Amino acid sequence: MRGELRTPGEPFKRLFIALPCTEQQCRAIGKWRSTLGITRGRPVPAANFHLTLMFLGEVGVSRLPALCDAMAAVPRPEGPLRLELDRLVAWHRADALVLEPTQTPVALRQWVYALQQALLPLGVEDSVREFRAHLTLVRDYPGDVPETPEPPAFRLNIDDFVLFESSGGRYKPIAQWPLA
Ligand code: 3AM
Repeated sequence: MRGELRTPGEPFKRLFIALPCTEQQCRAIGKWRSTLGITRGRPVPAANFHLTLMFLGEVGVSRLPALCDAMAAVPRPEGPLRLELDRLVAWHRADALVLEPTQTPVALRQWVYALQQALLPLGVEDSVREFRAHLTLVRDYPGDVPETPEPPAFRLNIDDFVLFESSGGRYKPIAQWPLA
């Protein structure tokens, strides 16, 4: 049976699960983005760059321990996860300009699927979406892909994953787990 993520009146947090970027990676990607001369849309602050695995939405604080237990119980891929963000893509339906890897590691896809399955009984709606690895550079981006003076080639070695709270445009880590 499906659980409820939140009971009416209960305090809640708006949560998502993501792969974090290091400060150095954020700086490098932000610097590269500034070479694109983008004048439209809302740039994501470089300090907020991340790769969302699942958006959980509003979760009642009483559900947090069960949620963290369920996430932690899913076998994780062995770290570091290697990803190369090498494609700049405009997502027209989501109005977002994103960086994507041409190759998403199979271990990452399988793990996200397992996380989705594990969180479905808790009432996580995003569990039914197909995962597409990406890092959002600009939101509300209306156009096509801009010219890239330098093609993107950001190699990420990811050692852990994070449960983030999204609040007032800021992302706060709530819990963090190392990859296996
Ligand atoms: O990493 P990205 O930018 O793709 O778009 C939001 C962001 O994903 C997404 O959750 C991440 C952290 O904010 N998000 C926000 N609201 C959402 C919603 N209602 C959502 N994803 C799905 N449904």
